[in-house]
Amino acid sequence: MLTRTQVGIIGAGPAGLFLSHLLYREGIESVVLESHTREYIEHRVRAGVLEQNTVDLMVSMGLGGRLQREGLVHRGVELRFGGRARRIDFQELTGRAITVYAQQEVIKDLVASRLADGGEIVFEAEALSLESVDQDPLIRYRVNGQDHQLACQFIAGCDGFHGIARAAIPPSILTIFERTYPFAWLGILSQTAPASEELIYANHERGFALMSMRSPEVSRLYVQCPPQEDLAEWPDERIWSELHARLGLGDQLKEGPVLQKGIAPIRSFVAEPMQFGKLFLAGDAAHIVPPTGAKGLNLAVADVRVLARGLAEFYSQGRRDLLDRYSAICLRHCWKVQRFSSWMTTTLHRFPEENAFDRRRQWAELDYMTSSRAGSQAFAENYVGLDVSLDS
Ligand code: FAS
Ligand code: PHB
Repeated sequence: MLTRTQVGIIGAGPAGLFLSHLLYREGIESVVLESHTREYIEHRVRAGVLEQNTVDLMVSMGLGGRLQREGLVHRGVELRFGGRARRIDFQELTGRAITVYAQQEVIKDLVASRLADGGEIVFEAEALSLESVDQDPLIRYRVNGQDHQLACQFIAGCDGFHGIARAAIPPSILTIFERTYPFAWLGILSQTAPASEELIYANHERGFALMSMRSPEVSRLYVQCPPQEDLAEWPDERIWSELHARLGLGDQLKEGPVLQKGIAPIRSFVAEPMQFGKLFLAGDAAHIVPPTGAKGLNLAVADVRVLARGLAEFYSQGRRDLLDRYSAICLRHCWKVQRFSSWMTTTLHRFPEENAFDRRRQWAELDYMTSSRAGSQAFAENYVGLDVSLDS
């Protein structure tokens, strides 16, 4: 069956759902195609930290209710290294904060609100191909074994790192920039009270560790592990032992039931350009940042805010200026975020090929960034989130 819309959105992750909301506010029609079920995407454990700009956007979209009731506002973070523990005070240095609110909760809020507004999200709809993206875009997709076509004026490829949209950009004009790190993150959710009120990042001889949380009763904890690690090699006892050794929190770190366990590869990835014809990539479809900087979700939101503004200018004023500069604007912001996330990753983790000099240099880097006003300011403004400049 053939249906039509103004903007065809592939993917109901943060990028696709925020975009659908932003377009709706501008009176622009969209259809979201999502290959998984609603249940699946609303329970997929992923990011946990929202930048101030993302929180402010959700509040401005009328989605701040549960976020402001249940989100945990953090005005600082602690870095541990070389026997030191240093707090960076976001509030004092930037007047901004971050909010810990799980990605799946953001997804629940966005889906509920979009459907309540009459938005169209087609679940279990797998986009199979994109056609004529530089002329009259068409998305072929399958639902319940039936093939359908969605004719649209623009396509937003919000289908994540493993999606199909990026491949619709001709290889002759696509350039990939990537770095795969020689380690992975093993993450757990545990039914335990967080060991601290704020996040703690640790650079330890045994490897990186991070103490985060989801609520006053649920902790989110990570340890660096070898890149191809088998989860079976990590029984709960070993995870807790490494968390104790690396975080050095003593009996503040409570052990308890592990609710979820997973291993994620750590990579930096950027696809340039992020647009071709009437196809625009946003979020993980275009870039991946190592989770060390807590940026992935927030970067996806930054992309679609620019895209929504460009589409609004096109439909309301017939202007293409912002749309034509979409990729340049988003890539300039993306590379600044890659810079910070890469700095955090290379400074906080152990590397197989490092030597004693490298370790001391890491500690000196962290010592400078946490003891000098300029260093702390730079860290804080990047961590709470940079504003996107519309100058490309
Ligand atoms: P997403 O991948 O979230 O969404 C893409 C959507 O497109 C998915 O729902 C997928 O089902 C759908 N899709 C794909 N192909 C399709 C097709 N052909 N047809 C229809 N639908 C299709 N970021 C952080 O900031 N902190 C973290 O701690 C963190 N942890 C992570 C852990 C893991 C395991 C992963 C994979 C990512 C993590 N991230 C983290 C990054 C993550 O939060 C992403 O940055 C964020 O989900 C990006 O959102 P989207 O670009 O919308 O992509
Ligand atoms: C999380 O809470 O999942 C989290 C927090 C900070 C990070 C990465 C993940 O840098």
